[in-house]
Amino acid sequence: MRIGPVLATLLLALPASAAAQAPGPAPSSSTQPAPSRVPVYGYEVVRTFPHDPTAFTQGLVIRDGVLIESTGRNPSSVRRVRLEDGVVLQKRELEPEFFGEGLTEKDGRVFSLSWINGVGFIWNADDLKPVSRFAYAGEGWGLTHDGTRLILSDGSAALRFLDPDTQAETGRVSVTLNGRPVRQLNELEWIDGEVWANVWRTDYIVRIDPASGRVVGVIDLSGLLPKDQVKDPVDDVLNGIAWDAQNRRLFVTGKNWPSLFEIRLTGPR
Ligand code: DDQ
Repeated sequence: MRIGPVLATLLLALPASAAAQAPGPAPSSSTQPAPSRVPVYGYEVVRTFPHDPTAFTQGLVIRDGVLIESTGRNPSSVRRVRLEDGVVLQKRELEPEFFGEGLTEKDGRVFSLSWINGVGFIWNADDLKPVSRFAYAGEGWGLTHDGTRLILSDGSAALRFLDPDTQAETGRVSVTLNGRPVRQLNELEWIDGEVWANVWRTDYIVRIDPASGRVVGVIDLSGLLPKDQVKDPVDDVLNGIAWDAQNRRLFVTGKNWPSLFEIRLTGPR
């Protein structure tokens, strides 16, 4: 089966804000790029775990078998969570002016963001003791790292690279799918040389080549949380990707979702 039509449907399905038409004059048919053959993956659920249904998940990683999660809304928090039963082992709340966003862990330090305050937080990964804070320009949405650089999304189609020691921006790349910018990249995860990003308010995760910004795959997670378990269909959306690199296990959840899923990709179709 050709991927082109499937992807075209997918692009139509993405909200206009997430898959906006590239600016500038419409290309003539002779200059139109060939239809993309970006593979579209499905999923199967390997295991379902309980998840705090009041956790408005904004960032998620797994480290030594324990989840580290950031939440938004009030009160926003960072927490260590036992995978097996979802029990919150430890929690630190942010001051009420901060709306918690993405989170990543690197060399025993947890970095987390706030949405519109331009303030980032560094925590000790073992006990979530606050270490320090840092500043960045614009909004904070998702956060991950590639072993060398922090990678931040901000609601636009950009991925920014930050020096983990100084948190200064060292570069950026624009994310495109079939030549069009993909905006509203939310929670991020570094997996096998790619950045995986939840596109906000969609059931899609895009797999991004960090060098070119090109989307090299789309994962369609429609139907993962049964509809009757979604309390607020507008805000309680898919968000949260954790990759257990050691055991090659992939976990996903959503904002206020009662479950966290270990999944395996299927396809591409
Ligand atoms: N973001 O995570 C996509 C960046 C922001 C999500 C915020 C959605 C909830 C809005 C509630 C606002 C209450 C102050």
